[in-house]
Amino acid sequence: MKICIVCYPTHGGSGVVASELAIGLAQKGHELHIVSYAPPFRLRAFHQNIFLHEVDVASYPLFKYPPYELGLATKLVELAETRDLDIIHAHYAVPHAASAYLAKQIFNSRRLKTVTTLHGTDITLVGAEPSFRRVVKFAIEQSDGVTAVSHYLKQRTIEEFDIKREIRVIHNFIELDRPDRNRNSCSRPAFAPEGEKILMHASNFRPVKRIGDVVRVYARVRERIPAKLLLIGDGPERPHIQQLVKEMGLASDVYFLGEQDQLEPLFFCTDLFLLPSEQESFGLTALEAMNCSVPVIAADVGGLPEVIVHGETGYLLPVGDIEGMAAKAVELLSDPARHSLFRTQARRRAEQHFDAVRIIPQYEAFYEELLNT
Ligand code: GMT
Repeated sequence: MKICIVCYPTHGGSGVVASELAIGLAQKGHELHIVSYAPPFRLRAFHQNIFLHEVDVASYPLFKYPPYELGLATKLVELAETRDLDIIHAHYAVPHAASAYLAKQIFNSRRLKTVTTLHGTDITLVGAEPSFRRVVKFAIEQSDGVTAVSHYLKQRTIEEFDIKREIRVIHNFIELDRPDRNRNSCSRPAFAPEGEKILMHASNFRPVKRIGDVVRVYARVRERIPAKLLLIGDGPERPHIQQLVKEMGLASDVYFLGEQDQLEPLFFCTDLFLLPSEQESFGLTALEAMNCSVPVIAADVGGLPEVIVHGETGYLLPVGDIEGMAAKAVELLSDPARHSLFRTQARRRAEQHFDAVRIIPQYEAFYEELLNT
């Protein structure tokens, strides 16, 4: 098949899933065209069968807001014409699904099918904004196929937008070999010279991630167990969090490591991953941690219970339950036998439920179904 994937190029999970899907499909011999406003970071290296296309947005003094959606739709029409596309697959509905719809109308071929994958905030935050809502609902209804990354997100979409059409759940996935390529590439003593425990959080540093909770949970753990905290990523919350860390007197024990293209090396230094988000449709970083045998303490929200098994691969606690999360962290980190069991079970869950080798064919089968209708 000739498949065009539209995605964001940034370090967020939707771009990672779109890029890994492209790599997996390209390895199976499909021709992949990636459309974004910059090369997605996971696709910067050469991959056979993957072609990158950047959207051009003309600037003009009249434009306060350059019309990205139109540049994107134009790029999609050009690709449909010149590359004889079968599928345009939009990852993250806003605005990609609307541009895909427009491109399909302009190209006007019954063979070309559009697919939208809903990732989370495109439904729960951004897409639900009154200024976008009607277009997002329309674009979801008009896509030839729609997938959601969790059962939670499917249900939330149906309720939020009163959607009657089919939404297929295809969970996010992970390449099981990734850890092998990065084993032993992080030196624990560099972060924890006295053999302290290492906690980690990685995100886009937006308010929805509740990084203040990460710091407060860590501070309580550190009162009981010598521990360090690694904070990975960047975003609008970073200055506040740096200030909070200073005010709490934690600056010498908390490492801000910025955006990292690969999390696996750091997971090999990590004993426990924290994800106390307000909302999380899936929690790809939790799965990435589990794939490297790192248990996760997270908020009991959204799609996280579909990924983390409470009491087996980590713990799920109510949003904002800092004391509860800290207590579970201390319990787990002070019991080597249980910690080791959780490590094994976390990796096993990734292997058994989220293996790319089993999930990528679900997208392939979905495309084929659409092309045969
Ligand atoms: O968190 C975001 O707002 C960004 C978004 C993204 O583009 O990465 O994350 C969403 O998509 C990920 C990939 O499917 C999911 O793992 C995240 O849970 C989801 N984020 C939220 O629902 C908050």
